[in-house]
Amino acid sequence: MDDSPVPVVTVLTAPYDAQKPGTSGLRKKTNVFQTKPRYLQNFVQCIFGSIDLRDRQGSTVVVGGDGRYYNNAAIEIIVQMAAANGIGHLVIGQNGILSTPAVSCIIRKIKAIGGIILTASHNPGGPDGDFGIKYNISNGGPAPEAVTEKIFQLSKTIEEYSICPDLKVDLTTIGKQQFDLENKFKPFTVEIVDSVEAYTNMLRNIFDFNALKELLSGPNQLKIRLDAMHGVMGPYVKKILCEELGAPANSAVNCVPLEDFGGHHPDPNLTYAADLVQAMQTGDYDFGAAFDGDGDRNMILGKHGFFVNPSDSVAVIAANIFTIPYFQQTGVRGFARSMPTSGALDRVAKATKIALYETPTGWKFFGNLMDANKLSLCGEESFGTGSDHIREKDGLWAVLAWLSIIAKSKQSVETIMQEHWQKYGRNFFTRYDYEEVDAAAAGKIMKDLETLMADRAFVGHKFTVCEEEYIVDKADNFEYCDPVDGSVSRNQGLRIIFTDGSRLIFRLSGTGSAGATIRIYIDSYYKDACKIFKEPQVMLSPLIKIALKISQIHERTGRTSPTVIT
Ligand code: G16
Repeated sequence: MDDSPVPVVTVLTAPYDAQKPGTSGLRKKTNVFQTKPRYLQNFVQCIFGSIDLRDRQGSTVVVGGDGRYYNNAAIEIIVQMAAANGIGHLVIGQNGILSTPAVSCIIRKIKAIGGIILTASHNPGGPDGDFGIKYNISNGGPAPEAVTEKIFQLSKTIEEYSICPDLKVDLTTIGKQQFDLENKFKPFTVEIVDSVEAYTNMLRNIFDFNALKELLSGPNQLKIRLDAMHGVMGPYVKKILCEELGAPANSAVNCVPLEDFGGHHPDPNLTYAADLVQAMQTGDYDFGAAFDGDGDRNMILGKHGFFVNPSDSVAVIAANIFTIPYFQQTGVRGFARSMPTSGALDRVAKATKIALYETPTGWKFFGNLMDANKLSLCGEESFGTGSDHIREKDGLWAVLAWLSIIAKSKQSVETIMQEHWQKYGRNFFTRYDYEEVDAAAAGKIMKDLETLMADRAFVGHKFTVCEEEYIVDKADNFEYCDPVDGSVSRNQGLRIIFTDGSRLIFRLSGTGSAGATIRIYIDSYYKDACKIFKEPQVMLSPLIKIALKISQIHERTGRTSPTVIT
């Protein structure tokens, strides 16, 4: 106990005009946070300001990050500001480390008022990379639009913030530290917790650890390779997969969290997790997975690098959901996917007569459905999969879900996927990303497309490419009315639906930190046995041509190809 009261001071500041949280949190170049005076402090003050003072006083907030450059400097400022803003208790991961799913888990477990996560997710880190802050509310999920809008409005008029600049916290030692403050909010406690313990306990209660242990360390051991990409997941993978479930130590690679992720994008896709893809192609491993910087995203691969599309991944988990003990206990209330995610999950929902919800992009939209007991399992094309065990997508949960299916079926990843397509048909899916396009040019491309789609002759228009015909059935800008609270979210992506159910979607990303990223999503369903095993890029080639033609994206951006194809 420190017996000299810590001073609380008010610092004058001025607003920044672009502190609008994106799809999940505020993400900017690291040097914006580091060098723009009071940039971080302004945003943190607006987060605390968005919480009613009566709720804030004496409450508990969870804090942690993915270990990227500036993680702990930011945590020190957040601690000092939390104390000065009346928060009573902070729970922080040891050394400032907590994955996004772990923060969600702890918020729910200890009934905290919310959590602050220092991460720019899958974006690169380091002094020249990105930094970010996610704010999660008391249900453990990302702040919904009403809250992020409130934070943004506060950020436009902020004049001062409160801070205890002399308060120094030790992030390395597990245990409680207590501080007396020179104000009415006291005492203030900081509790440093093991980064993986609560999350590990939660997973033990969801999955059959004995069956998984048998799979990973028994006589017919499945050979796995998990790539933590030098993000936050290293300690979780080591503890859960290697120590608890007995996978050999060398099954887990890149497990030391690094401030710059070793100079790579900690983004689990075929482009940025190329090392894992190569290792899998050797045929030495039966199952592979990679995670993003903050551990909420996952990519699943089978032997020889067989790729499981994230839209298919959630559908396979849905079709095999009762292999997971948690769902045997809770039952299944509903499935959900984001609008651009392929319709693979819809096929399973239809066959099992389970409700299916289609939400805008952003995990925050699933939270309301889960809180209202309408949703059990959901997924997004952007490598996010999860359930109502927490209110975030959960990379390691997805891996254990797949391993549970493999343990039960005793089949390879590829066979599981192929049998799924044979039973339900296949939604071919691809996403083209054009990253760091000039923001004004990107806005104009979207605007012109919307104008084209609004033309009365557009619905009914026939596109003929490579002898395939596609007739426009519906064209709109996706709008979502939340079935729980009736809130409406507009402008969630331009959607062209053809008479055969195929879809083209154009959307601006909300997670970039420079310029704009245009995403084109393409989804087309086939049931015919002679078609379901073909290559997605071949099957989708006519629709890709239509998308490029109507958007003129190459001509208008000067690009000749997308930055990333999924
Ligand atoms: C966030 C959200 C996801 C969303 C993703 C991509 O994930 O939590 O729900 O799908 O961004 O968003 P966008 O297409 O706008 O870039 P993360 O892992 O980046 O926090």
